[in-house]
Amino acid sequence: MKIALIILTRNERDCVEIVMPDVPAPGPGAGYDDVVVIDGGSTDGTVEWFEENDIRVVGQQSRRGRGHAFQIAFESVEADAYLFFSPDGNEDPADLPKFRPLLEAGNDIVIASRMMKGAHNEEDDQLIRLRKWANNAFNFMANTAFRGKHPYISDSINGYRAITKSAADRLLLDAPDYTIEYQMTMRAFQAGLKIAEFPTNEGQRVAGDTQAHAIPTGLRFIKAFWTELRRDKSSLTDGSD
Ligand SMILES: Nc1nc2c(ncn2[C@@H]2O[C@H](COP(=O)(O)OP(=O)(O)OP(=O)(O)O)[C@@H](O)[C@H]2O)c(=O)[nH]1
Ligand SMILES: [Mg+2]
Repeated sequence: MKIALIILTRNERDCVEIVMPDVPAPGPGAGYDDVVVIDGGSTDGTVEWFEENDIRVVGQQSRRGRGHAFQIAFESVEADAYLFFSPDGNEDPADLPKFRPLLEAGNDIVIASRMMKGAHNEEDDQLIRLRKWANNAFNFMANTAFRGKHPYISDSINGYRAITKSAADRLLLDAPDYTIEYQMTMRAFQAGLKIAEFPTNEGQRVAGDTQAHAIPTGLRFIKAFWTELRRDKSSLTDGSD
């Protein structure tokens, strides 16, 4: 199975310099066979850093947003599965080799969970964990509305995940923004796909600023859930159930 590591960036130069030395070059043992950056219009030298290090960069041109970056990866990178990675310190590069065995075992989607037993969320050391609680609420909503017979998923939102090409083709993903992973999980439930999770340790962002501001992003999640509830389900289930 050919797995492509897809690195997602928008103005992450400082983080990239710190995180990328821990991301192995593609090859046996790395857990992926190719690496491509999808960049959402960086102006801080992120693109130049990758080019200097001989890593292919695909620019998003006019299709901005993290969700579009996923779709551009599916269109422009040839692979059997895509492993998405954000090089800002949140995602532990030590987990990169854990995706392949779970994909090769027949799972359509593999998620590094910040919420399951054995995992650590970036807010776990705080008393007030607003982002974690909101994520758990959105997660509960997705499971309750869509999971059917699928076992409960603990982290339907995390971006550190892999998906096979055939699953990506089937789900008709079109979210332009930070709701892309949530849409993917909700549609995978509806399509009866197999999702596996393993526990991860979420780190703190190592430099720079977030681009996902809590309130507008939360509102987008509510809208994404509502849109999914009202959608005609037959496109994912071939109308048979
Ligand atoms: N390609 C691409 N990447 C993006 C875009 N927007 C954000 N990203 C990247 O997606 C990753 C996750 O975004 P963050 O801003 O870290 O969001 P977050 O992890 O919820 O927030 P933090 O807690 O600050 O880390 C980062 O690597 C961003 O650079 C975009 O429009 N296109
Ligand atoms: Mg982040």
